[in-house]
Amino acid sequence: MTHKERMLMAARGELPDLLPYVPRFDLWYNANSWGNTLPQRHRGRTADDIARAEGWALHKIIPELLKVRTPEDNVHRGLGLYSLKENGYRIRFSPNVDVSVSRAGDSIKVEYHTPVGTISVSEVITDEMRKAGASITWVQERAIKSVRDYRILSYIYESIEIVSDYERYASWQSEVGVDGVACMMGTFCASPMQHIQRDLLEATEFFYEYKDHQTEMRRLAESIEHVYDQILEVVAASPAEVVLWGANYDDMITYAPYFKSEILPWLGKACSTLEEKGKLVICHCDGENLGLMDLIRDSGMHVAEAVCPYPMTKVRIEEYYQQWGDKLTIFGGIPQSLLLEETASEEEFQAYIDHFFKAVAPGSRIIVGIADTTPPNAVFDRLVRLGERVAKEGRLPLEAGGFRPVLATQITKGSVIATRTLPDETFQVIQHDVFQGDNISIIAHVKEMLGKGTSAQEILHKGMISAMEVIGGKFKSGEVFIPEVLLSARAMNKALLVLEPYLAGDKSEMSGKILIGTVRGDLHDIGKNMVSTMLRGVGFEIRDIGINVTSDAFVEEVAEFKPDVVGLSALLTTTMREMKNVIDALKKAGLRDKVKVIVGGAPVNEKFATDIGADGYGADAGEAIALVKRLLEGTN
Ligand code: B1M
Repeated sequence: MTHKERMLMAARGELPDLLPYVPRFDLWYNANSWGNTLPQRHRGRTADDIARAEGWALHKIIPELLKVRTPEDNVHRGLGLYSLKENGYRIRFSPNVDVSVSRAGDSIKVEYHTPVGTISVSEVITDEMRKAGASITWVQERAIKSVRDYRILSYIYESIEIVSDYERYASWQSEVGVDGVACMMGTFCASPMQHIQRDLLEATEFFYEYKDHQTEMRRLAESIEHVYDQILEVVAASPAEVVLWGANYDDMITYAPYFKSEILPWLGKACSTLEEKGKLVICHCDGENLGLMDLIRDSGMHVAEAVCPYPMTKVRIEEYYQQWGDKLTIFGGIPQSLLLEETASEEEFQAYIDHFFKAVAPGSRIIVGIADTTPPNAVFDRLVRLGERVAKEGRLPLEAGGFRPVLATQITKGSVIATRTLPDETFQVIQHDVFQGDNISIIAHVKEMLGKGTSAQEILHKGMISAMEVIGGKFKSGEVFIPEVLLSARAMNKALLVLEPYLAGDKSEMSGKILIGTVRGDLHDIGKNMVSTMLRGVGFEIRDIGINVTSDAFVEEVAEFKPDVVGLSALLTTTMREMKNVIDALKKAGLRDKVKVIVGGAPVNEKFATDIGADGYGADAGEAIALVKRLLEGTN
């Protein structure tokens, strides 16, 4: 049986001879070929050569965004559209849209001039990013910067024609041959609204806009639908067997009610249209799926790719298999942290694989893969041994052995906290504004209370902070979702501007300067933004220095801003160790004893924080606030 046959059988829910093994290792390959550190036997080989030499299937699900045949193929990344070999289509603009591209050093700026206005976007890829294995550029300047941009973007999307380009796709498909499945890329987003969220707006900004400019946003989504309908038609008529439709679902970013109303209808439509044409649909489900388990299972997708279980996320592999295994194929299952010496010992790695074989017995609807990809500093030999074990022990059906599934109750979200009552009626109006995230009314209400002689301190503490604490608690217990928290924090920020002059005399109320940033090599900022927004919301003075911040830059900013606390965020296993470099640099500059350092981000934990000499770790934004308060009060 060929790799391709095996993968397609698993994707259809049939039982192939052996578990398909399809490791993704683009990041590892890019970084190590850039640094000339590929294993001796693989020097000079392409990634595909390596996979073939090792006997693995080729991972051809996520398109190669940087390996393009012409510069036009990926130039419209800022609009979230591509004309790649994997697409099977090209984008064409009407003559009314004049596209100008300027390249300077590592950056590309693209401008779309239309009769109704101009949209500009820019992206960057530096040598440092390449060294770290980056497979995509970073969009620096997003398309939507003001409310007038919605109309211009509508004009642009309505002017787009999707033209089939099956020939180029077919030639790539034949290059892949029977060594893998050449997945056609429909879209990275499952729906037009997810397209606006993921590709056109900065992540935090999206949630504000979603509340403030719903009408404009919906109108733009309709214009994007014009493009999505064409893509669906072209992809449905293509020679592809498998289509990628949607990526990066995550129960915080695409939280359940949002997923249900804004993603599911389109995802369902795409899946049924493509299924009618005999195609299978894959979604890149690399996020935290706990809150989306039922929705994903019933969405109509055939394969959930990049499924990343515990210990990197909250859902265990056996729970995935129990809940999804009869309906959709799980592609992934090996969290990348298992390939790293620093996060998994050899025994832990072997124990996980033992467990994996038992947890996915009898082995139908499983494609073994690394979620989401192999990190640059992975122990390559573990990929090899995993392949050997799959070849040896992955004959289907697998025997369940002594494995006993965990109870479903063990994975329900944390128990819902009792809503704290906020007894002081005088402040209920303000509290209500914070709960509602009403950044307009809160200003009037705060002014009214000040006018009646209520003290700014009381308004801040009894009105705003007490309400924000309730929101924080509800977020932690899963009762409210990210947008509510961000909107409440924004209302707090606005009200604070009104209170500030009254609080200024009392330094104790505004004390606490926090410098925060995502460390070098890491471009994730959604969590960091949330933490800074919430800290600002409860009255701290925040300087957010963004993403990819070097230790030197942290030192310079500390010397200049003189914060009480420095907050470091990292989402990658490979960048979390950069946190120690920041601490060391602060020591070297003689600044370490002048500040407290706190760390956070998905791969970080308490032990790591202690090991690197940080003063504390916050698992989420609420904990970060509590931690900062404790540190500043000297009670930590
Ligand atoms: Co990336 N990504 N990503 N990604 N991405 C993860 C993190 C990953 C876990 C996915 C996976 O493998 N399943 C994986 C990292 C694996 C690892 O090393 N441990 C990963 C990878 C591999 C990558 C790339 C390498 C992919 C590639 O190129 N092939 C690439 C790296 C780019 C780079 O940084 N150099 C990449 C790129 C991207 C996108 C650009 C597509 C996008 C980022 C968009 C953005 O940030 N503007 C993205 C996304 C969205 C994710 C997932 C799906 C979601 C992350 C997120 O925003 N969560 C993520 C999957 C996952 O986390 N399971 C994944 C919501 C957010 C609110 O939570 O950030 O955890 P979080 O923040 C929380 C807490 O952690 C905490 O509070 C927040 C609120 O509760 N917290 C702090 C955070 N910072 C804190 C600081 C504190 C205290 C608390 O004190 C200072």
